[in-house]
Amino acid sequence: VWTEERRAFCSSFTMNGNQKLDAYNQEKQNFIQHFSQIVKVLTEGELGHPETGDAISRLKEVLEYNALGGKYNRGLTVLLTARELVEPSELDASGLQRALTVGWCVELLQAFFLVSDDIMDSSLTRRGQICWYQKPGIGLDAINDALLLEACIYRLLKFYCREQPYYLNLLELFLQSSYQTEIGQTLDLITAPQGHTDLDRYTEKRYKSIVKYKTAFYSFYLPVAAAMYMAGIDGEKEHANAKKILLEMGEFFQVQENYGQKDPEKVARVKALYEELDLPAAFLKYEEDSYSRLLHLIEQYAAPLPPAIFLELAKKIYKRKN
Ligand code: DMA
Ligand code: MG
Ligand code: MG
Ligand code: MG
Repeated sequence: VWTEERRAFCSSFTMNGNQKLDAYNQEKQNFIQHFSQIVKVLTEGELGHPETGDAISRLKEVLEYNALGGKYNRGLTVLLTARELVEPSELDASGLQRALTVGWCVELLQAFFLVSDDIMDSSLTRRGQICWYQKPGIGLDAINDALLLEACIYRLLKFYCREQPYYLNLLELFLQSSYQTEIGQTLDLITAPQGHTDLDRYTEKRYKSIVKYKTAFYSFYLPVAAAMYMAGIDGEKEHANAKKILLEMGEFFQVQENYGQKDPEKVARVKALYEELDLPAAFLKYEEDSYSRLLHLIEQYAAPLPPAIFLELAKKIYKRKN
């Protein structure tokens, strides 16, 4: 996998470890700080409204409980990619606000899916806290809260981007990513219904389709594609090329699942599988094959985007030590 040529290809386009960490942490701080503005825009003028005020304070609570507490990788990817694609002199304060906002729209899309997914999966915890629908007094009202989270995406896009030439592209991108994810969730639900997992239907091929649709589109293609549109890159070919690379990355990301994570429940599940399948060897081989395919795709399809966009994302997920 790691020919000298490839090593050189990668390191010539990416920053060294410390530079990257500083820039990343700085960007993450900016991103998190922008959340209060998001909440303000979404509730302003309506908190205290005689008719809708109480609903808006519920919305504020829903946003704070469900949009915070993750790693923000998807939202940050919009910001980092926009910085790569737009000349610093052209990314003025309002352009930056829009990139931060579109990043938060990706996080809200994720929150919408997670609140719904936890109900469908009967899950108990999410991001280290009780699932929203499991909170006393919430229950299936969480379905409406999930729908509110989705509606917030389009309210924000309208508020911040209505006048931009890429507005329609962003709307279509968010709608299409939602549809792809919902198709993925459908495949997942019908392939492995709770309590009736039929292992004959759960083939490797089916698994890959589920992962591609329910995770890879919205987690990998959506944030990069959003930044591309914002930078004026709207060609079909450019998007098809980026999608090829990002869907490969998305598949790998999902295959990692429980592997290499420290949550005790995940550790126990992986240990049981280890014994059965000699998993470390099988996983290492899969990782190497996937990484090799990915580098090949980047070499072939990154242009005209800077390869760093993809290489930095790849570095975050391949050989993750945590
Ligand atoms: C979550 O999928 C799916 C979406 C679209 C957010 P999952 O149920 O396989 O994952 P988790 O273990 O995070 O609930
Ligand atoms: Mg789930
Ligand atoms: Mg699920
Ligand atoms: Mg997950």
